Amino acid sequence: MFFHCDSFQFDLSRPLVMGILNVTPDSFSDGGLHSQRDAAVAHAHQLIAEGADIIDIGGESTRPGAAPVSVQQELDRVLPVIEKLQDFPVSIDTFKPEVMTAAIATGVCMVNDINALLDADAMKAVANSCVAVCLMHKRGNPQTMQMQPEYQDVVSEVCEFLHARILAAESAGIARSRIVIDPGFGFGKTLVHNLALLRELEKFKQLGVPILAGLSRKSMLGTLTGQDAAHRLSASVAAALIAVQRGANIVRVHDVKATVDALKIWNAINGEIQ
Ligand code: 7PM
Repeated sequence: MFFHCDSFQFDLSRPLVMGILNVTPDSFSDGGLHSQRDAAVAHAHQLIAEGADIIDIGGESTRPGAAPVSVQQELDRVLPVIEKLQDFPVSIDTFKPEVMTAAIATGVCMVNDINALLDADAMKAVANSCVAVCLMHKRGNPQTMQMQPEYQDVVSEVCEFLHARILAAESAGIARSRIVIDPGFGFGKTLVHNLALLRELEKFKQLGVPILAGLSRKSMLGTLTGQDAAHRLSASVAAALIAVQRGANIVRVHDVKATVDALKIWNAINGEIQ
């Protein structure tokens, strides 16, 4: 299976690692826009050296309860970093159509939209380009999504939603080979829901497009281990490997080096080394 991201083409015979690059004032300690930008670019280069296949750049925190950021602020944060990563596959993590359009013009090869292109302008921004898109499921918004989420059957409901979004994207002119889906771990789901989605991740294979899984440092791992976000490396690597074993083609992670090492073992038993 091949996955088309603008001028990049990924062979999905092995899992890909997407490194998370948050360009928000809280991610790189010291003030000033310039030093923040330089620190973000340096961090991106580190993730690339560690073996990331794609870098996912985000300028707005999707943390529950986080303050919203204006289009201009988000552009000021992400565009200078995208400019510096020209020859590497970069994804833009945004739900704002204006940010998608500007990021595509600046050279990203993928849009990571936690709203699954439900906004008509977001759909147009991607359809008018050759970039790939990640369609993610979420319930509610970051302010409300952790209040009592309820599902009859979380796996079927998320699967049906993503199926509908694939069809909508295809009708808008986005080829299937440019689409990946993501069950959206932690976005309006309880621990029980998240575990069911991970346990049954293979069911999403029937949708016929690659699967992306984002479990890195998430609170479900904190609940299971009792560790705060800074101490969830082992749990994150375990979760990424389980996701890959159950069909994930791309894992979105903070800790690229540890994940790449874990996946080397997976790749070896899957025929990469005879
Ligand atoms: C606070 C809470 C900060 C949650 C950050 C987060 C995903 C994503 C995020 C995901 C895709 C995080 C999340 N998670 N995009 N963006 N899939 N496609 O842990 O699971 O990074 S934000």
